[in-house]
Amino acid sequence: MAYQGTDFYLTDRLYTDEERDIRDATRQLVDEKVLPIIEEHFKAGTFPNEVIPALGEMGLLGANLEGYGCAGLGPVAYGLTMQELERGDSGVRSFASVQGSLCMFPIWRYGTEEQKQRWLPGMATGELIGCFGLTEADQGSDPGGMKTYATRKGDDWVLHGEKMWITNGTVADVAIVWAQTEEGIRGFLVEKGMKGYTAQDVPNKWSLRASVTSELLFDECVVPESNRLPEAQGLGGPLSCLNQARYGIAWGGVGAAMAVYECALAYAKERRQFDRPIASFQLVQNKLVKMVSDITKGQLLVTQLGRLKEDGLAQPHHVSLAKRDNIRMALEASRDARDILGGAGICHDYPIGRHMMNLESVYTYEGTHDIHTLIIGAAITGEKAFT
Ligand code: TGC
Ligand code: FAD
Repeated sequence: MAYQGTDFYLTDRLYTDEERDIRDATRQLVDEKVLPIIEEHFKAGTFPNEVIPALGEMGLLGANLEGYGCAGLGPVAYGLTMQELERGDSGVRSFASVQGSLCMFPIWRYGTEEQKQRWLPGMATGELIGCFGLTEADQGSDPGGMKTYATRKGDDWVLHGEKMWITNGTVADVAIVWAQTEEGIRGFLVEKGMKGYTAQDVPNKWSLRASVTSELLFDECVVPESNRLPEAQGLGGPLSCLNQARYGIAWGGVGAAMAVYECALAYAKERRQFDRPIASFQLVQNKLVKMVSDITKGQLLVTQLGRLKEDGLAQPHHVSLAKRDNIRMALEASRDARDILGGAGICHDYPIGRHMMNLESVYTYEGTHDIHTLIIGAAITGEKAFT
């Protein structure tokens, strides 16, 4: 039987027919094209490139943007697609997040008409790939202190520096690179093959193995002024992109939690110890009940956040609360699910270990759990506690 989702509280009733249809189509894509191959890619440490055309055909890249070949989905429909992609693998959701929220969104929001025409249609189909370079080896949670520098030289800019932990870095046709300038932080479109620009992959990851993670290097890299995002000024530019991506990640956490919960529930009903299914033991039920309660709360959280976004009322600290709590929830669910499977839980035969390892990265990227604590803390107290 096709996967029906985890829906203890009949949350399906909160979605429109169109939202459910898009969710179900993405669910089918994940069942047919991601789940059969993802474990092998995870083991090999490779991204499933064969999925990219299907993501493009279904309109899942830059899905919430209007025009330029993008699907123009509403926030809840978009969120449901992210939920389903992450039910497959965080690496697949990451690919879509980086492409749509971190690369297409800044071009769409801050770019020139020429830049939009050049990049967005090809990125929507997946023929062109993008990455987003904000983090540096020494500037992670505090990107405002970035060292990458761009100096104006006539009609060009000369970039120096490095970016670290960049998803899709070595495969990207275009990198959105944020750099200090004399006027403050600005964003540049650095194209594959530009002189002075190189990228190399980060080796030996045990998390997000089905995702490309890279280091970008800029050594006297000359970028024309026509490749600068003219409307992006200051740190608010890249941070506004993070709001978009963090929103999708909050939905993604629900998907990962659903995957590990459903696996643990099915296993607990089958697995027998002491002549009984382990699902009949109170302590196992306690773990399953905690998981389904947390998933239900996570679903309600992101659905309300999506409705706030529809009405233009979602603030960055609202997004932080959902990213922070849903990824904590998914990580805890994956640990409980692994426990329910006992020794079997450490094997690749089940998706739990893969999700658990992935979620360690998701807990850290797009603002660590603790950075989101501080963002919410500042919003409710009026006191910034970052330093
Ligand atoms: P602060 O002084 O608070 O703010 C600087 C300027 O930015 C504005 N701003 C925002 N604008 C839009 N959205 C937001 N969420 C914003 N937060 C702040 C702010 O109003 C201000 O504007 P202006 O005009 O007054 O200059 O900045 P700060 O230096 O104190 O830093 C604040 C802090 C720590 C919250 C921020 O830097 C932060 O969020 N740090 C975490 C870094 C992070 O999340 N990095 C993610 C990198 S990308 C990634 O991980 C991709 S993973 C792949 C995938 O998505 O799958
Ligand atoms: P640090 O900032 O050094 O944090 C280390 C610890 O210190 C954390 O526990 C943190 O919470 C804590 N800490 C830091 N500051 C404070 C404070 N003020 N108060 C209390 N505690 C604090 N970045 C990109 O730009 N583009 C990408 O595509 C991208 N993809 C990524 C993919 C993966 C797989 C990973 C792992 C990371 C990716 N990142 C990307 C980088 C990611 O955003 C950073 O790793 C993250 O922001 C944290 O930065 P850091 O690793 O330098 O940790």
